[in-house]
Amino acid sequence: MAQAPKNVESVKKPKPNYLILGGGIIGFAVAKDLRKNDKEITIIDLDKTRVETLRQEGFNALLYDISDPELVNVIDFKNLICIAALSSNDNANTKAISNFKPLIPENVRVVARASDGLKREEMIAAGANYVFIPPKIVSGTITEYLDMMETKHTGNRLASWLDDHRGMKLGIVLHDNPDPDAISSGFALMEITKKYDINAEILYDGKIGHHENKAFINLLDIQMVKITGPESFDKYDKLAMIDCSVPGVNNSVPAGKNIGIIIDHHPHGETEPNAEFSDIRTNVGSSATILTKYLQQMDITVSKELAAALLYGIRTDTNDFRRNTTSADFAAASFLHPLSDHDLLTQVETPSMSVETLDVLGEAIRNREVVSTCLLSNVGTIRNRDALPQAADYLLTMEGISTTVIFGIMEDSIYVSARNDDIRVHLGDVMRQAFGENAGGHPTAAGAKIPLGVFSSAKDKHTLQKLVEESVVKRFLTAMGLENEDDDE
Ligand SMILES: [Mn+2]
Repeated sequence: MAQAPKNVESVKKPKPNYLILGGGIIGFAVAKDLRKNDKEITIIDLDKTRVETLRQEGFNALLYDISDPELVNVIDFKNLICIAALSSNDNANTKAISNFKPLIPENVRVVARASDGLKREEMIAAGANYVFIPPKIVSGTITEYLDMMETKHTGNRLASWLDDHRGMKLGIVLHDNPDPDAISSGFALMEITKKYDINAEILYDGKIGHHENKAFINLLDIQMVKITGPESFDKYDKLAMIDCSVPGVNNSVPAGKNIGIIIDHHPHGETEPNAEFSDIRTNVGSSATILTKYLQQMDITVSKELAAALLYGIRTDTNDFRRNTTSADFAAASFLHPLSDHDLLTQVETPSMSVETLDVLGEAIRNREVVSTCLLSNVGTIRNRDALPQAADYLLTMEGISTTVIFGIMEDSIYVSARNDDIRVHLGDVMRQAFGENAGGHPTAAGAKIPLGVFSSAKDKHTLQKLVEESVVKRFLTAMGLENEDDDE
């Protein structure tokens, strides 16, 4: 008999999909939105007039204090998807969450409204899955809007400057020894100017160092003109300065030259940059971020090469989003990512080996000597010692090999490069044991530079090579504790 009234009661219990605690401005707005999706909604509020109004609006509203512990018995959780504690009273929201959380099924989500970060923590501790702070959402939306307006404004200014200079010849000057950020930004500006029948060329001074940067320019097929002197600028009607802002400062533009455009993200020094159009945003991580915004705002089609170039520019200037990165850089990157040629990016990041490295590698493979899991190879005379570690790395991938030692002679020294992926061996220690103070390194990578002096008595090149080889191999294997094995055979 005791069961019967309970059952009768449970029939009457509302079975909402969404239970909204607090029917004020936010609760009411959320309920209205959810109703569009045909969801069953129950709203709880302690204000009588409010509850009546909600009922007139056609909602199922109950008159309760949301923090009332009895409330949990009034609701049937069977169809429940989410509980939203949306009242303006932080403590009531927290209490309500604590009351419901232990009783609702695990997969029911709890969303809550808090007035500050501290209250948010409390609600999360009480069991909320997601807590939002209304003023933060409002300010975020407004800032986003203002940001968009500002970009639009500057975008329009750039567009009108370019429009006023249709048909001209524009020199896009990058900073000296340009990096991927400067290059990709110049490339982007060149694309933008095409829309205005402007004939633009990218100019640079200094060197394109770093083989990744060379690969970058070659793979993307970016045409650039090397500046040979002040007269290099004469054939352009106007100059644009990219990733730099003051003539003569990290670029070879003659001081006092009239500048049409400046786009940069570096804070300038004493000299105030001066141009007809200037956009210097020191709050972003790269010039490529600024140019990406222009491309978006001016609705210019971004080729997969340009997207890849800009993405690479942003990534290198922000050190893969670890340095001076702002949300604008992330936003630009996420816009570029789906448009980019990723094969091309992979190729830029793993540049093909130089001919010299390939030669050294070939030599290392041919002359290899394997003792146990140790591979040693004498590559003879070399011109660039950077090839040694590359060969040592490469050969370490060979099956059954856990240590590689590659060595060669350059000028009056023997250079040794060693790699190891056997955790039991500390390669740096082994190398020091073998070659004394001439060696050093880490557990997995080590090197040595040994003066040839001791072998200078060798009468010819062949004998020298032989002596060096015997000495290096013997000393290394002894230090590894492998030499005896070899002798016994
Ligand atoms: Mn830069």
